[in-house]
Amino acid sequence: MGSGAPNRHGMPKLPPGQHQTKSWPVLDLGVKPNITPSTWKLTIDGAVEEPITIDWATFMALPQTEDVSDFHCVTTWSLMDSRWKGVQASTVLALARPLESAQYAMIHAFDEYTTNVALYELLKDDVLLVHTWNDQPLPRDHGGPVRLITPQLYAWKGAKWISRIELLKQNKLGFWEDRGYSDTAHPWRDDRYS
Ligand SMILES: Nc1nc2c(c(=O)[nH]1)N[C@H]1C(S)=C(S)[C@@H](COP(=O)(O)O)O[C@H]1N2
Ligand SMILES: [Mo]
Repeated sequence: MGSGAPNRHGMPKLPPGQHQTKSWPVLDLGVKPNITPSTWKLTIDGAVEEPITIDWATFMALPQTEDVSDFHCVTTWSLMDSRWKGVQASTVLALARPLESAQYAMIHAFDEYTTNVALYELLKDDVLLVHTWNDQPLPRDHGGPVRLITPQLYAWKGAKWISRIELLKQNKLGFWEDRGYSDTAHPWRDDRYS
């Protein structure tokens, strides 16, 4: 498929102002936490009926999804056609039974990074908590053992080393959102900064 052909959402494969990269750059706050499958845990709490913390075995026993999607960084590179394996964010959220009043989520990571994502975005089919990239365990540099990917939003919404999903009734701003990045972060609207 050429880069001009539409993606599965009917949008141009390459969003405005982006260019394709062959290798996958590493971008983060500089601290790469050393989390392994045996120490990794994920908490889902906040505006939920049943706050829950799951470990690696529980996570891997959830229904697994494979998907191919693109990754768009606000610094203008796009990594195309990654093969991901993981669990849909919606599956993980359902374990805690979000309240009807929950509308937003704050995603927390083991390096203290945070990013806020509207719940309706988090519930999209291709938003995954991934552990495998192109048939290899997700490298630590890229957020292994588990990170979030949000193909429909700029990549800063995809927290590496994800540790906690906090459901919120009212929106709050995450690390970059509080420093001038867009709250909504929609690549096809060139929606980079607030
Ligand atoms: N935990 C954590 N997740 C993070 C970040 C971070 O600093 N810490 N940086 C974000 C930003 S700004 C980008 S562009 C992507 C980069 O992911 P990559 O290093 O795998 O390319 O991760 C996002 N997720
Ligand atoms: Mo970024």
